[in-house]
Amino acid sequence: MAEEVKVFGVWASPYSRRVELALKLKGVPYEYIEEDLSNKSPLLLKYNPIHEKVPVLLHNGKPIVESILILEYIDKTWKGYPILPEDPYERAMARFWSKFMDEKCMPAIWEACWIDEKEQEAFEHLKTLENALKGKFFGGETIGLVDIACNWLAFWVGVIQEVSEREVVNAEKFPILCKWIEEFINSSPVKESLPPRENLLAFFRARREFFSASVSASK
Ligand SMILES: N[C@@H](CCC(=O)N[C@@H](CS)C(=O)NCC(=O)O)C(=O)O
Repeated sequence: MAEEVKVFGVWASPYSRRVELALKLKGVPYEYIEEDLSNKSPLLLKYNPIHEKVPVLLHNGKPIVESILILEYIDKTWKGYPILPEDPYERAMARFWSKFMDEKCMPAIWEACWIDEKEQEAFEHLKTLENALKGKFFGGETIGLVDIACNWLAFWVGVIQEVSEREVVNAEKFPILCKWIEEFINSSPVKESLPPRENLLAFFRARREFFSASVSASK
């Protein structure tokens, strides 16, 4: 019997793009269902009743939520391309850096893209991350969990910076990280799993005032 693999996502979401990228790396066919977050579908609310967020991976009727946990599930379920390292210490470190991206880097970089106050904090987190990059990718010679978790930094940040007219990440401040960004976004299947740049630019342009005001208000 054919497997049921569905991804509930949003085209501009780095989190749902992570899941799509992992499925593409594994060569797993899936059905993609675009959600409207202003009018969430009954299925999204049923499958992710606690957070009510995308992405949701539905595998043979079982929902899995939270992008990093979904990546780990995908890695365990489908063999072939390894996303997490086998070695227990390396696995723990990969989990550590992806958590660092979500919990420390993303909030600080996002805020630094709109206001000055967070720039130093974002700089320090980015330097720490840059120092953790030892090979071509965080995963070594191939794309792994941390690279996938850093997709927002690789692609979305450049678009946000263009809209907010601030430069938190550039090659002068972060030469190694920027080299990684080039390698990552130009590799296959990453290229095919990113949203169209023009559409993303229009998305952030349309919300520029809102994002800028909401970040300032939270300070
Ligand atoms: N920690 C979650 C974050 C997912 C998330 O924030 N998704 C956003 C879209 S980018 C969402 O669904 N937001 C809907 C809402 O907050 O109501 C993950 O890694 O999957």
